[in-house]
Amino acid sequence: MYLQAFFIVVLHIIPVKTTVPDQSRCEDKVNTCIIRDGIPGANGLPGRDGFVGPKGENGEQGLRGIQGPPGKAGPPGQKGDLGPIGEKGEKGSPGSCDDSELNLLKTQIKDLQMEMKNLKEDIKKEKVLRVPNGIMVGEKTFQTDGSRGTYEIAQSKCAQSGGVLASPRNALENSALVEIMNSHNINVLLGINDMQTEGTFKYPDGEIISFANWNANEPNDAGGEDCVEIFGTGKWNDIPCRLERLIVCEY
Ligand code: MFB
Ligand code: CA
Ligand code: CA
Repeated sequence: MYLQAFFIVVLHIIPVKTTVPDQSRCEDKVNTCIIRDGIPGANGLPGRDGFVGPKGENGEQGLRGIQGPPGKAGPPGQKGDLGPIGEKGEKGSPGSCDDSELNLLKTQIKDLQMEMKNLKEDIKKEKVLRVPNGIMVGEKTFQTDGSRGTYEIAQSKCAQSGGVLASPRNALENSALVEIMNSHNINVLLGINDMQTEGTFKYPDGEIISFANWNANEPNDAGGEDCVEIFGTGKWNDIPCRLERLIVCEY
């Protein structure tokens, strides 16, 4: 039955469809429609995406982006200049030391300041520099450990430390030895001697002396004196080489 109805509909449509096209309209006949051009149908569904096209030209520069997050900290900068001196601090509360200690400290500070002043004057004037256990005069340094000995012992002690017995070659070096002697209260034994030739005094290296500061009536070789000591006045006296005096080496 349905098939019959289908054929009836189809048979009716086909003959009408093949009639003259402008006759294609619905008539008041039952079950007969002439189809005119219909109204456009609704758009179909979007088609499938096409293939990826060729890369396009670079677009125009975009707008400036928003500020990004801060970058990581850079390396520390160079040390700055020394700042201005700060304001003077409040006076501290009185220390624990009592007045006598305070006075002693004040005296020591004054002594150190005087020493520093002398040192600066000497260095400026005569290149004299006080070093531990000794004095530097120009290129030469005189040093002592306070020990005493005969010429033979003294000469070998200085040689062990790479030096020789002190032999002043000018007034400046002579006064430096006097300063060392005054801090030990014993005359200094010099490296100068006339062992080889009586009356011809030489340095330890055999060179004849070029500077002398003999005391009055010296050298007198009294009973055979071939070595030399220096007095607190800075004057020289020849003495027997077996006598012990303060050992000062020069480097
Ligand atoms: C003399 C001196 C001698 C001795 C003796 C005690 O001088 O030349 O070397 O030191 O004093 C007066
Ligand atoms: Ca002599
Ligand atoms: Ca003498």
